[in-house]
Amino acid sequence: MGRVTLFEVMFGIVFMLSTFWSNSANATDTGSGLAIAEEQLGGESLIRMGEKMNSTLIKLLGKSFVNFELEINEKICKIDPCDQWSPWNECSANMKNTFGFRSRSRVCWLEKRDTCNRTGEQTVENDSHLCEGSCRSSYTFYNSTKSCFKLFAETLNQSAAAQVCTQEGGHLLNTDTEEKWNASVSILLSNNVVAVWIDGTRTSGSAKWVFQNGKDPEANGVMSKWQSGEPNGDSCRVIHLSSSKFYWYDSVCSSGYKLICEVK
Ligand SMILES: *[C@@H]1O[C@H](CO)[C@@H](O)[C@H](O)[C@H]1NC(C)=O
Ligand SMILES: *[C@@H]1O[C@H](CO)[C@@H](O)[C@H](O)[C@H]1NC(C)=O
Ligand SMILES: *[C@@H]1O[C@H](CO)[C@@H](O)[C@H](O)[C@H]1NC(C)=O
Ligand SMILES: *[C@@H]1O[C@H](CO)[C@@H](O)[C@H](O)[C@H]1NC(C)=O
Ligand SMILES: *[C@@H]1O[C@H](CO)[C@@H](O)[C@H](O)[C@H]1NC(C)=O
Ligand SMILES: *[C@@H]1O[C@H](CO)[C@@H](O)[C@H](O)[C@H]1NC(C)=O
Ligand SMILES: [Ca+2]
Repeated sequence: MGRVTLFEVMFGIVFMLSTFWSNSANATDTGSGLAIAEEQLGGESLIRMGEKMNSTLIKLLGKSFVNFELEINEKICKIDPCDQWSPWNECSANMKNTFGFRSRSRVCWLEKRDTCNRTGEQTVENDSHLCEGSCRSSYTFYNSTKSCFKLFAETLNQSAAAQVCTQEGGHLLNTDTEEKWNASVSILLSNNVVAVWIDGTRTSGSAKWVFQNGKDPEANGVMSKWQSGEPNGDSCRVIHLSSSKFYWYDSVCSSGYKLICEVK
């Protein structure tokens, strides 16, 4: 077949279809023409139509459509012989205003000969980029303190509570700024919790308070939150509700309280 213009091809199709439909309209079996017309007009259906109409041109067009479809599929497979990317994993940085990396991966098939088949030798491609940290999942970011907090609802003694936070890569919340005090109060209120361990221990009722992280709150300018009569000789610090207000108390370290961790 010599070169034909797009116009000739379109004209050919329209002409063939119109003769086909007018013929089949006159024929007793009018269903067959409509059956084809309703199908998606792919290469295979053109070939079938060409066979029905005994038309070499339509069969030829159908054949070239089929080849075109195969070629396009193969091209797409060659351009992208890979599965979808996995979702991005969590950013390696777990605080706001810090940066880390996050990555994703996908499986690609090396066999170029038949990449659409997606069998045979495969490789894992990795992709990563810089990301700004946010709190790790289940922690809440407090903009006022630029830190991430989590309330743990299990009841533990002070050393076990401190250990939970250490395992999280953080420490018991130290209320060493007014902002962190406020954040603690709002966590307790919103979770309907009356008492938690916070950072602060001492070896005896007369020893200096020691903090795992940060400063002594009062030395850092935080207004005293001690309940009147407290501290009264115990060695571990809690926040406790009393008459609908929260206060610092010292408590017996082996007692059981919930806890708030702060992640650096
Ligand atoms: C199809 O057309 C060819 C010539 O154009 C003819 O020889 C043949 O008998 C036709 N076949 C049918 C099934 O009509
Ligand atoms: C894919 O290729 C493999 C190996 O070449 C072959 O065994 C398998 O039948 C092919 N699968 C399909 C769906 O073509
Ligand atoms: C991508 O990462 C996976 C898992 O860490 C590793 O097995 C694979 O070799 C890496 N691929 C490349 C191309 O570096
Ligand atoms: C977060 O705090 C900074 C100041 O520390 C402030 O400029 C910013 O507007 C705050 N963002 C939100 C969303 O409150
Ligand atoms: C802490 O909360 C109190 C009471 O809601 C408020 O008056 C105070 O301004 C807050 N302080 C800071 C530093 O956010
Ligand atoms: C704290 O609890 C842990 C775990 O239940 C226990 O092993 C440990 O002895 C307790 N420590 C104190 C000081 O009560
Ligand atoms: Ca006390």
